[in-house]
Amino acid sequence: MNGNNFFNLPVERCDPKTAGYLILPIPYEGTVCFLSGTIKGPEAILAVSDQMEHFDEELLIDFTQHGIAALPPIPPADTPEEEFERIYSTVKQYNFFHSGRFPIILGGEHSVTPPIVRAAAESYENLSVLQFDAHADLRDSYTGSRYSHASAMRRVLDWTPHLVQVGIRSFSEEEYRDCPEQISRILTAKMITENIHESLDRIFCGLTEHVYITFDIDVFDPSLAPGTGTPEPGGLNWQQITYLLRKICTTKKIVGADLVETIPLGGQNIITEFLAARLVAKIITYTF
Ligand SMILES: [Mn+2]
Repeated sequence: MNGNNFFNLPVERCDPKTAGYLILPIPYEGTVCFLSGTIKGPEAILAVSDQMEHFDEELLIDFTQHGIAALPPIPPADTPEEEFERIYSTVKQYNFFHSGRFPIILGGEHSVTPPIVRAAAESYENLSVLQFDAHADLRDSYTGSRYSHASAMRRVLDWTPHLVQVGIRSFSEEEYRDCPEQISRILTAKMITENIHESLDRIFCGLTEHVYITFDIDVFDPSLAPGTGTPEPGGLNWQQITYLLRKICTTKKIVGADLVETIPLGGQNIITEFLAARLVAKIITYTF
């Protein structure tokens, strides 16, 4: 990554003062409990973006036309509570949800999402959150922290009751017991594979007009995105996810998005970060 230059753009297309899309890297892995390395996710995604076409093969547009600028990364804080405050105040300072520009946040672990949702919910009355993930992340706390990555969606529920969870295939008995209503609104990876059209209808039923999207890269099958902390079998594929994303982005008002939990595996295995960068390109294309 060289400065603000994502997708290897000419200088006039990556100026943070004028770009229509702002990329905020948040390299944070303070509460990680298994495989580490998501702190290196944002830089790895930006690095491989150089290799991508600027022309979208599906909608036949140059998705970089409105400009895409990467902002300086937020340096990691010492505690999860400080990290929450740091992300929240940075997002407020950039005025992300009033600037007329589209923010895309790159994690980092999933605990980066709740402070962003808090800022978005303060700007949009009746905001809903659409989560693509293998895990429900509904524990009230995990390993002693209420700000753990495993509690990310429980903390999101502190700021909005409208949460739709897609691609889920792992949750605990505690989550099932404590959040039965929310669990009943989950669209599992199996449901989507069996009937994607019916699943899409159910997703729309749970969303309000303004939607914030959070992507955990582990929503994809681990064969497609092996670089992640907890690779759950039975995930969704590229065609399913881009189909859902396109339908949702062209029907709802998407106010911003994040993409978390990418771990670069190193060496020549760049599959996961390449997929992540392509997903960023698709988010931009579909919200153009
Ligand atoms: Mn997950």
